[in-house]
Amino acid sequence: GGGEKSEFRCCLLEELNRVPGCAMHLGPLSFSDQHTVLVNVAELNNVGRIKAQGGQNMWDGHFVKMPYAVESTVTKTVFLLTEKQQRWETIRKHLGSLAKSKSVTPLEVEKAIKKYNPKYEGLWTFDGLHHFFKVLHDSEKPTYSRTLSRIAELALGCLIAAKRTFRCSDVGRAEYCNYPTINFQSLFAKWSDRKEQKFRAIFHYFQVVTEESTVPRGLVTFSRCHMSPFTDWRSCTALLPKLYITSEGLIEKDGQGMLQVDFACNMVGGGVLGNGLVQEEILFLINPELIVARLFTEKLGDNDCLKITGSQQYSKYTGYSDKFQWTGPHEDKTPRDEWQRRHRQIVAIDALHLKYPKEQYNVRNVCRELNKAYCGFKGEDDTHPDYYPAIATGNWGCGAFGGDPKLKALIQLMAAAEARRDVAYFTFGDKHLQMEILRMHNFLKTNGITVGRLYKSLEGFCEEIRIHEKQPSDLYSFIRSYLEKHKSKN
Ligand code: AR6
Repeated sequence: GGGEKSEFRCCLLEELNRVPGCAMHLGPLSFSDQHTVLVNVAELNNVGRIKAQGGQNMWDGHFVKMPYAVESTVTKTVFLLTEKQQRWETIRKHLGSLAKSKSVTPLEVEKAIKKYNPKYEGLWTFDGLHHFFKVLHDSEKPTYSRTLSRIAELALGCLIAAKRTFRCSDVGRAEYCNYPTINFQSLFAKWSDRKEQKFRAIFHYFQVVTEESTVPRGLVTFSRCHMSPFTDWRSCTALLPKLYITSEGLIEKDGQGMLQVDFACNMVGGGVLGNGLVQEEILFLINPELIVARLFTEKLGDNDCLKITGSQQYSKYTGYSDKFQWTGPHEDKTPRDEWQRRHRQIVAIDALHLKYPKEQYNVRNVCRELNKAYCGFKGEDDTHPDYYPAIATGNWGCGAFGGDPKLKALIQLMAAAEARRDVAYFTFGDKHLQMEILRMHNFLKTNGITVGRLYKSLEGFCEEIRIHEKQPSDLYSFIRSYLEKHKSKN
């Protein structure tokens, strides 16, 4: 209630660091074995021009196999004789004719794709795409048909320009089984009402990038970060960071310029090319440049995260999940940094997908989440923490993945403390949760509780659950009384 509000304080949103305000000078863009750059670095650094970088074909499990490689072939049966053809020739022929036609139907798309994927002729369906064109208003159809043609043209152009191989990490047993699918087949297949909105967002992206006057000119970087060794949370002396908490607003909207958390799947993007439509999928739909991460981001391990800098927001939306609606173009005015990237930082961290809520109150799982969040929040070693943007987050792992937001909020605050970053927390409409977290944060701050002590109280809670096989009491009441009881012992 209103009375309570004045009792507990959180900082102002304006007090938190954001880019470009807190951005450090980057220095010229360069490549190394740790950093693949797909544009010509000299051109960018000297004249600010973005030009594709040449490269060589690689055809093994360490690289994404590109369709123009000589090794890439399609097998065709002609009059009972099978013959091998260069896949690239087939692609060029069929995409080329779509590109020339200027207006393309979904059926033509289906036919073309099946021509260069003959293996899947009888397996892939395009019902979703066909149905989408049926629900479109007659007046919209010409634009969408033209976009299909432009997509074909762009695909050809990009593949030619990207004559450079994408490196992936070691492959496991079956090739690429450890990667998310990048094939849009799953989107084109089965129809559902959600798909109409997904197609609208994706088609809009392609409309923008194939239009001379709106084509984006900039870069996006993707960094996979691995963290080791583990931090010893028991002896961590960091104090909790500043917290701004609200039940209103959204991470991507109100956390602009902060490090924005993507509530990810270990296969980044989750169900964006399927039927999924919660936080991560929505983020990928309004910033479709994120989708390409699926091409080269192997399944995230427990100590990995993916940081994406520079993506652009193309679409506006309202609603969530089944109520999600694409509501039109978003004109992104976010300034660019020295590497021509939009000042937008996103970090994909995947929480544990819990089968039973009880599993999360287990020391090993608490540690897993702490380390995962810490891996995502940790800044560059050579940057002073004063220059780290704050973290914009919320109920990470607490929707589709079934976590307890009260526990996850503390875990994120602890990881943020160790990473020396402040936090903006969006409770997504939940006023009660906002007050609970705020009260807890105030209690911990007023009593000067370190991350280590808080960690021990979580251990205590987990131990109670282990012994009694049920929750002893509310997590926050338990922590308060535990910390009161163990006041003298650090
Ligand atoms: N801003 C702030 N809070 C939000 C926003 C937003 N834009 N969107 C949602 N929330 P969920 P998870 C809140 O279920 O549990 C995907 O398929 C809202 O309270 O997306 O980590 C991924 O690919 C919501 O209930 O994240 C993974 O497979 C809560 O955040 C899986 O879901 C959690 O959002 C991850 O599930």
